Amino acid sequence: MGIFHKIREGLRKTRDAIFGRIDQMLKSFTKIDEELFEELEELLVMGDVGIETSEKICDELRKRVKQRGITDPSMIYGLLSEVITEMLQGGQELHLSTKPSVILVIGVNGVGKTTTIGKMAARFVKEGKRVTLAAADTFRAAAIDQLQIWADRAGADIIKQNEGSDPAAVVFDAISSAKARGSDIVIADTAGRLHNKRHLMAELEKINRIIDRELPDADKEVLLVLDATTGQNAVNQTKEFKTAAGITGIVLTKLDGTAKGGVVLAIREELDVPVKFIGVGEQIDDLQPFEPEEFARALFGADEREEEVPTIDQMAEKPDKPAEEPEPKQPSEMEAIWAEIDAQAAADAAEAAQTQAPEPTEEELAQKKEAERQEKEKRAEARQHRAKSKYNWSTAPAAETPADDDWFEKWKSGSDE
Ligand SMILES: Nc1nc2c(ncn2[C@@H]2O[C@H](COP(=O)(O)OP(=O)(O)O)[C@@H](O)[C@H]2O)c(=O)[nH]1
Ligand SMILES: [Mg+2]
Repeated sequence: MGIFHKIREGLRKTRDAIFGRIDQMLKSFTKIDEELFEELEELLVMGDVGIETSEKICDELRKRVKQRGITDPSMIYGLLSEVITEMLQGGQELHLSTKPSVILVIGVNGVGKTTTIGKMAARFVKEGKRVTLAAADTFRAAAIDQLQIWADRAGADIIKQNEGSDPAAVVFDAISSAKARGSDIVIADTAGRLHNKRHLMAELEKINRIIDRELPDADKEVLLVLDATTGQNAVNQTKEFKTAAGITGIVLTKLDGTAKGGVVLAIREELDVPVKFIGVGEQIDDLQPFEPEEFARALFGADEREEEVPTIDQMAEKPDKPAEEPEPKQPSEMEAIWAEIDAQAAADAAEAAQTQAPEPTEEELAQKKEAERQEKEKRAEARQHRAKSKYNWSTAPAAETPADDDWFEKWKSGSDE
């Protein structure tokens, strides 16, 4: 499977749920008006783009529509793709030119840190680099074993100690070993869950200090791994780690399993941290460097559309066609679209229930209920916010999206376990 095809497949759920809907919605309009922007913003918020970022996108669209004198609603899709591509650009390069250089991988439990390290190692080894993995998640023995399996698969060296040993000492060993063997890159795995948040942040700080002391001039990437399926909660996690660990980039995993891929925009825009890799599956080659243009192309289904999304130059050349043959003006189609989204979700759920024979566990049911609750809340929030803000974008409050994971909340306040 080609790389682009993989990314496109990985983003299918997000594309279908959000950008496909946007396309459809735009087609129902015969002129560009405030109602169109309202509905667009609502769809973006629904797609986990975040309220602040959705507003910003719509503002930018209004500006460009005005500047270029665009009157045809079908042009908005291309404009949207342009704005989003620009938003995603910049900072996605990895800085790993020294020998050795270091990648410290952090993030909460279960987001895909170890898997990502395995995939990254395989990628670097394939490029002819020598890679040393540091098993600095010493919290559980299984974590060390899991990294060992990935090291074997990827053809990387691994430095490990016993469960419970000092993670900073493991990193120290790995750096010494990398220097001795002439490794190009040291990649350190870390624990995602300790006794409390304070412990975890202190541990990451200590590891950072060891790296800076042992390799003061080395290039260092601190990559925060985020699970895209957690949507806005990923934004909250970034805030937490950003202050504590000086992250240089994001790895956004599990995009293949979610329609919440729009969160990539919220992270980029609201937190100003570049996404450097995306995970689109569990296989060894399912980690891809983040390419903003490719990502946007996949998101907008550029290669699947009958017509190419026109480029800006093409748009400038093509005079807007006068609306001589307007389609019968329809009332807002949002209700119909919502109903369709609901119906589709119900159909998906029914299909999933049929194909995954066993009864859902209590936990799964609870998760499903929670997801439904969040979805409702998000919708209500978007509508409420819009009604309140009266399009006074400059004074509109940034809404706090409640975290969708009790455990994370508890973990944040340091009260778990
Ligand atoms: N579908 C999918 N699953 C992933 C991806 N990345 C990681 N996973 C899965 O997420 C689970 C947790 O991963 P792990 O690396 O152990 O997380 P860690 O606790 O952060 O180290 C595993 O079952 C992985 O296979 C991805 O991009 N797509
Ligand atoms: Mg792990």
